Amino acid sequence: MNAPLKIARLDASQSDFSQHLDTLLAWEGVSDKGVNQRVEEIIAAVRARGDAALIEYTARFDGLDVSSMADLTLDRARLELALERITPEQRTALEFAAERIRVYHEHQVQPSWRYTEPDGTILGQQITPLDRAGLYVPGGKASYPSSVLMNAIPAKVAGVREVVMVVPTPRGEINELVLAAACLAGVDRVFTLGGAQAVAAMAYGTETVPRVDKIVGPGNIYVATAKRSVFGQVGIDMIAGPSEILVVCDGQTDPDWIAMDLFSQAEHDEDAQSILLSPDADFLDAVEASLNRLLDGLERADIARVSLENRGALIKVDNLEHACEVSNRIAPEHLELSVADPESLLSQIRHAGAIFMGRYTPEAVGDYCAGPNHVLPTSGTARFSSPLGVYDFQKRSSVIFCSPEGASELGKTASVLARGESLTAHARSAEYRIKP
Ligand code: HSO
Ligand code: ZN
Repeated sequence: MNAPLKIARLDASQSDFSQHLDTLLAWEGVSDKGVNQRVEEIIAAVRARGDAALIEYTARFDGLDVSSMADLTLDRARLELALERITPEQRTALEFAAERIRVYHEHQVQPSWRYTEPDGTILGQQITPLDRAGLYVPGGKASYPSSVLMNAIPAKVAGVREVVMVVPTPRGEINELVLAAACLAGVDRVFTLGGAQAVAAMAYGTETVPRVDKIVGPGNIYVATAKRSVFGQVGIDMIAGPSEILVVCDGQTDPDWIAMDLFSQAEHDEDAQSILLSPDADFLDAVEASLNRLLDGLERADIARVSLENRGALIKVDNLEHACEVSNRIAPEHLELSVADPESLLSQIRHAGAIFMGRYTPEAVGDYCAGPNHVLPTSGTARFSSPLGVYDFQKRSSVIFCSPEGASELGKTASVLARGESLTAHARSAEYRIKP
């Protein structure tokens, strides 16, 4: 029998709750001087020596001795082979998920638009997909085929011409499920590269790796640091923090279900955060008992325990409205409203990456196959940002088309404002088009 789980119990109506909550939520975005310096060196080397640097770093960090970039490149035919190698059950599941993710994201496509003013002047916005996107897929324990679908499908739906993917294969270990997902998502080319060197290659381009316009996807501290460093040269999606779930429950859902929903986030990593809010103190006890009973059955029990003991909490609230207030302060990545009437709470929720409505909507289905994206704003950033979507792979250009009459009218205002800024060329450029 293992030691009982030591999970924080809080009461949101206590005067010191705010302080406790701040401590619970505190998360230092990782930044390390030593790492920064090594990452800068790697980026500089890849910029200076291209493929040769990639081959050296891959030998050093991934234990892969290759003589040319051809050995680190996988084409569509190789991705199709991966699809043959996985089990039929896995293939069906990936295909099913990919299709649902595609359909959902097709709803996000933003059309170009324009309107015409009475004098014939046309104003509008033209939407253009990025030319090329690069997807980073981590190796090791956080190598998720589902994340390949979630990152690559929106890019393809947006109309990105080429999606390239990088994934480290330490000592040549290839994850066939990841390649199969890449195949179904429509990834065009894969390079078996990882770390800061892979990010640098996609940001600046080498003889073999094409320069991309935006880099998306999660990674370890080296990858995150490299992404931050190349931002500006290319676009990036976000620097993701650890994953979190907040469950609001009225006390009427099976406590085992809620316990497992909390575990589903906690098992991701030691820094993940799982919090439950309920007005029913007995229910919090019941969930705590379920957590203790179910923990040992998990493959990743050790990780889940550390996560729950360090960052988890069971919090008593006054009522469900109070729960929504606390939830808005947390601005969680995932929010489960495990209550009888989730619609009545929805309008009170202002900040959340994804909202899972009712007792029958566990985050797990959203992670894999409901359709919406599982790349979501973490660490309270749902206050100002949104799930990864098609819009992240589309750009907007303003379109202005003046009729002669429009130019004449607008020119008068432009002239006045330009002279006020002492910009004479601006003024005269506009004035040339004013009708006498
Ligand atoms: N919950 C993770 C996504 C994921 N879960 C991938 C399972 N595989 C972050 O939203
Ligand atoms: Zn998950």
